[in-house]
Amino acid sequence: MRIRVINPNTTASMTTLIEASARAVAGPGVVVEGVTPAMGPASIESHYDEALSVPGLLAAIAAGERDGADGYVVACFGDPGLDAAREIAAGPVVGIAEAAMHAATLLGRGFSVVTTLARTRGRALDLAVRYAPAGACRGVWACDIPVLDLDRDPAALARVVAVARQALARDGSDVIVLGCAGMAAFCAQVSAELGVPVIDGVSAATLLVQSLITLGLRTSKRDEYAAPLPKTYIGPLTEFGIMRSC
Ligand code: 2AL
Repeated sequence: MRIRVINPNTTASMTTLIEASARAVAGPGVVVEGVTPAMGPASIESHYDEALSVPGLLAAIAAGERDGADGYVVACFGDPGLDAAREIAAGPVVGIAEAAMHAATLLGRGFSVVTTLARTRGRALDLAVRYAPAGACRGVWACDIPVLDLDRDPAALARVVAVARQALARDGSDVIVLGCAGMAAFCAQVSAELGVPVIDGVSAATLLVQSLITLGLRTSKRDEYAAPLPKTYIGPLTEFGIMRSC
């Protein structure tokens, strides 16, 4: 079984960390391949970044289809391009916010998300409406650390722990969701400090994709997630008119 874990931002060192988190949980015989897209923003922390990460992500999914990948993780907490990715993938595609929030609802009554910059809170709140029953997401808190500083700021882990502790107290929640793929390596330490389940979406999504593939389940092509209709794309997007693969 081959699972492609796509980091929708173009920072290869972050892909390496994401791949390590996915490999650490994947079962025996599962090949985890981290992918950095060939185009897009260095990090994703605005709606603009997120929109412009999608072409590179979709090109990576199309390449995965050509290479015979069995399933995909979209490893950015905004779940950019997730529905479009499903339209061109045969196997399952799972976003890390999707996996983490669903897992959180199985482990407690209410969860809080700790994200990077305050401006990313809105996207996380929108996704919580989609993925969690009303009231299950009790708050989204920003640690005010930019994505690419998470692994180079020595104070980042302590800051995430402090914000998560405050979130638990203020929200009355009992589960923490880490709101960035760049926080994956913090998961065990944050959980040990706080004594509650802490969910890294990279690990959760990897195991969810693995489970779906093991169950023989693939993306439904009956209706909404069928291949997009053939049409012409022009300009820098010309190749996207012909990249549909299923
Ligand atoms: C993210 C993420 O997971 N990757 C990225 O570039 N930005 N999320 C976030 N909340 O900033």
